[in-house]
Amino acid sequence: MIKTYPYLLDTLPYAYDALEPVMDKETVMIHHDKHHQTYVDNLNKALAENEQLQVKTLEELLSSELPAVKNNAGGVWNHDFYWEEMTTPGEGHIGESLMRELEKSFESVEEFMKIFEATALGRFGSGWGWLVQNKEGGLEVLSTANQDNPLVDGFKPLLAIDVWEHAYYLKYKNKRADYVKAFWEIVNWDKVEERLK
Ligand code: MN3
Repeated sequence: MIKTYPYLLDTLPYAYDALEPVMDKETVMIHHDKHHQTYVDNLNKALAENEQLQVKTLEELLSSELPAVKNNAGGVWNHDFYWEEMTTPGEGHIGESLMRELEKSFESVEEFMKIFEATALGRFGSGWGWLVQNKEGGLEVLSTANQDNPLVDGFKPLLAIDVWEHAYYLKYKNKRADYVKAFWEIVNWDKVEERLK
């Protein structure tokens, strides 16, 4: 979906408590209604007096040279992407074609998950862990700092995990590893596969 200025916060595709008990209702409310909303508001503020940037798409703004634009555009895009790829615990199953692609690039789904978890854990400070498709069609795992987005480097994002503390601190406290492991239970794999196509 192409988004342009002025940006609006999308409503969640499920109820605030739909991801319980993996992701608690309070975390989802604060994360969506406060943090995500703030990226939307700050992006609009940063664009309010810049007519040339108002006509750009959200994707184009991800590589802006203005930090306030780039960071807040990333905040909007990344969170849209994150909310969209989650579902009620236990609802998600990896379909056959995605499974084949994961096995092709990582040997096995287990190996992919191990690498993804280690990468999300290894991101120092705030940022994101990603499953992406490279230009050759292979799948890769990488992480980005802050609200940076792999699209800027030519990758196609397929799955993202927010590892900013605001994404997990209320429930998991300092235990990022527990959050990352639990995250698998709420991934909507159909959505991931749809992104791959
Ligand atoms: Mn966040």
